[in-house]
Amino acid sequence: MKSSEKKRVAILGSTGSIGTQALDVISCHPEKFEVAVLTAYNNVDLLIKQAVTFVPKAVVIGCEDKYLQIKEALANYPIDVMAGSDAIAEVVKLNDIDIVLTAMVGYSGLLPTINAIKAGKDIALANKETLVVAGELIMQLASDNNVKILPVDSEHSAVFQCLQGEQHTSVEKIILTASGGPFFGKDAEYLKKVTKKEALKHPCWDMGAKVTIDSATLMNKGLEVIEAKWLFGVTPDQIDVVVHRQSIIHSMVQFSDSSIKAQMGLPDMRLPILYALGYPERLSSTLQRFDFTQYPSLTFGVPDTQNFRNLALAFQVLREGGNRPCVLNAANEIVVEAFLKDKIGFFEMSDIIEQTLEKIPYISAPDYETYKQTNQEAMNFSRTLIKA
Ligand code: MN3
Repeated sequence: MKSSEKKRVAILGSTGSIGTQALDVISCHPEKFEVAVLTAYNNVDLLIKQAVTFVPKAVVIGCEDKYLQIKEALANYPIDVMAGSDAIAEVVKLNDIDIVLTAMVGYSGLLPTINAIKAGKDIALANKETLVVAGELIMQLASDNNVKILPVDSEHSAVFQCLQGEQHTSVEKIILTASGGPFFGKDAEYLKKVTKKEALKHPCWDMGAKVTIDSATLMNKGLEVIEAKWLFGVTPDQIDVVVHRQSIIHSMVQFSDSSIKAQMGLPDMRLPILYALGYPERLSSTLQRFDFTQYPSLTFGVPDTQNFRNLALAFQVLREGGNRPCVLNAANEIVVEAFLKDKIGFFEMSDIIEQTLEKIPYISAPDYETYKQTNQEAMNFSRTLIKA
């Protein structure tokens, strides 16, 4: 692609929090980007609206029951309409795509991401579960196919920005910041009784339900630790997590000469999206500027891994390797869903993940089929631990 041409973007998960913000970013830079593909799982009304506005080459609705509705609504547009998860996994191979933004939730992001990499598309990675489940496989494929994996998660975008112009050998430590979520500082007595309603109120970021619950349990930070290991090629010991309630420093890198670089700004996901889509260019934006005088104190603290065991579990599975992070992720998807349906409490989420980790056999060096099987087994087992 020549620099004078527009980047053609496929957005997987276009109706979610990241997807809609990505379309906002793209609308602000019509000279730089065009929308090639939009996919959504269920929200057919919004997908139709987006398709009418951006007129992509193709749209895919994951839920096949909605096919006729969208097909009819877009009958007068030059847009290919498809349905089903197989179609989502296939559409990323289209010639008219330069970069794929993976913004769907959970394990479902894995196969489309693998296919996109194999087809030589750069990846703007917002689906952290992809690297959590299959980091080794994904990074190897990316290197074999000479594609870039550009982080969209704000912490990883921060690290990625700090690393520009630096040598990998001079990286001593990656310091991920954590907001601490809505239950920061709460004790076990309090946490026992929290409900999904309280968990869904995040202090700094406005996100989807899955990632918001993950933030409340610190699993989100755990998944990000695993994501960081694969993205930046460091060991678990080279990753620190520090609680930073204001979410102004998005993460840091410490170098071998003791220098630390931090990437800062008001919390707004449109910045990491813009950076990933625009990379290696830094495009201008009208996003609100940070004013230091409005924030006289930025605070830092140690995460509580006693009450928020998920973070400790994530470090544990990362050290163990193999299919262990995949088990952790699968069990987590099940418990978050159950918590959102008021079927289990806060601590039961970690309990069930731990029991699933004990149950599912360890497999080293898994391939795609092994991940698929592990994911299924771990989901099935953790479901049996949830009361009906
Ligand atoms: Mn994040």
